[in-house]
Amino acid sequence: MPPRRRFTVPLPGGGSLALGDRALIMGVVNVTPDSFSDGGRLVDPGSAIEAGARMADEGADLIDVGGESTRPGAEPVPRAEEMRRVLPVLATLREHGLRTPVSIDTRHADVAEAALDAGAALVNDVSALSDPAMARLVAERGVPVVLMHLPSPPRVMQVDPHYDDVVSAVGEALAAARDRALGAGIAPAQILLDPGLGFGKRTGAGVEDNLTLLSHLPHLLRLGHPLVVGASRKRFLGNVSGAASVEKRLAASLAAALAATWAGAHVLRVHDVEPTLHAVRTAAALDPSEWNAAWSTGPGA
Ligand code: HH2
Repeated sequence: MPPRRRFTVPLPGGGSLALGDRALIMGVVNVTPDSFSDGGRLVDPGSAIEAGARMADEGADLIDVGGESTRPGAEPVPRAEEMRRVLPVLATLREHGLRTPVSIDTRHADVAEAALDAGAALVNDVSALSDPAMARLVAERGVPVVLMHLPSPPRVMQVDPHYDDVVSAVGEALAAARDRALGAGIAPAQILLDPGLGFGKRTGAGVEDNLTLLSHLPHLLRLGHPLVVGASRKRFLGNVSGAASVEKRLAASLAAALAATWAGAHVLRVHDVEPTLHAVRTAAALDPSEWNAAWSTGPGA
């Protein structure tokens, strides 16, 4: 593969994430009764802990723990309930000596703060610092943060989304989020960006904003930050592949993971760690540098 742009993201406690050689795999642990992808499977802490530990054994580079579904139409979860779901999972993973860094998937600074105290090392904020206290917290703690593109709250985000040019719109919104983060004192090296596939993007009616974004990831890389991409099991993959049910979307998810890795993504947020890791390792071993020539010099060219 052509060299991916390299980044070193410092982690609290002296470690770091080396982003570059191949896309890192972030395994998803949703401690929720209603996530679209695994709704209810990991709601009891024991199953969530087991899933996190298994993903780490399978080779996940990061584990993303969340206690609030952000699927289309989802209602916000009270903070106390979000904490009740995630904190025991984080604490037990730490007690079990998990070495894989854990991110907390939350939009709320108080949940993020409690999660960092319980051992999380990164914040994954799908709302890109919508809670004003979040930017302060991340800056003070010196932890990395994922800023994702979310044009409106999950409850209404799929109500008639519209873009003249989705790549420019997402790029501009991510640049603005990055600038807000820098303004709050978050170090540039701690900021990762994410186009938010499936979040307020059009799918299914002949317009596939998610595929357009996947095809244009290099445009977003020009912002100068590592890119996180979460395509795994999402509805647009069902629409484009014909895999209507979530359970049937592994192959489409792997295809999207490969597209993202070849386009230069640094972190892939996925539900199926082992197969994705096998796929990206294979992709990383290939050298597609001749492909452009093959595409542009076919018969008749
Ligand atoms: N997608 C989901 C949740 N968090 N975070 C980032 N950075 N990027 C994503 O694409 C992303 C995310 C939605 O997926 P899932 O967690 O499986 O579902 P739910 O929100 O229903 O819990």
